[in-house]
Amino acid sequence: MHTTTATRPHPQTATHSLLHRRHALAALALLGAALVAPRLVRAATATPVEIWKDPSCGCCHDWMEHMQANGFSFTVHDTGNNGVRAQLGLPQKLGSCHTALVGGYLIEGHVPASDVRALLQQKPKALGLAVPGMPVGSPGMDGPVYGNRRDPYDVLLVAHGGGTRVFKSYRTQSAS
Ligand SMILES: [Cu+2]
Repeated sequence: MHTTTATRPHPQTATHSLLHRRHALAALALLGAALVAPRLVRAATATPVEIWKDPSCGCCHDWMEHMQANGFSFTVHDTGNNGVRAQLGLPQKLGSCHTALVGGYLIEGHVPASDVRALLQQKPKALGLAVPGMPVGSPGMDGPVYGNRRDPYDVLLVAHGGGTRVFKSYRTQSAS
């Protein structure tokens, strides 16, 4: 009697260990999902952007990195951007080092990703956004390389006729 029960594996213990193993697997799966999910989500929802720039443009590359960090992905045309800018109807005086297209809008120069997002959400009737020139302190023109200097600048909303109004102003030290 006693010997049979002793050699037989305790049914309750077996069930428990199986449950524990299941819990452990479920926990591992959850952990895995948590680790992988943000990257998948970002890749799945990245907003596609087309960009025209000079192949040697370093600050264009830095702006692209800023945009990529904020959920945009790029198709790159290393052809320069003067031709496409003229073709798309952006006045040359509003020009900068790169021209991009996203969601049917033109983005000229170092426009912050948050403003591109705001544009895509607000969907105004317009050609797009421009930061003329290359103001120091704008995304891709910022950081220790520039002594962390922040010059004031405006993000302009450009109408199809070429007229502009301020879309967002970065004119205070604390502007973000
Ligand atoms: Cu630039």
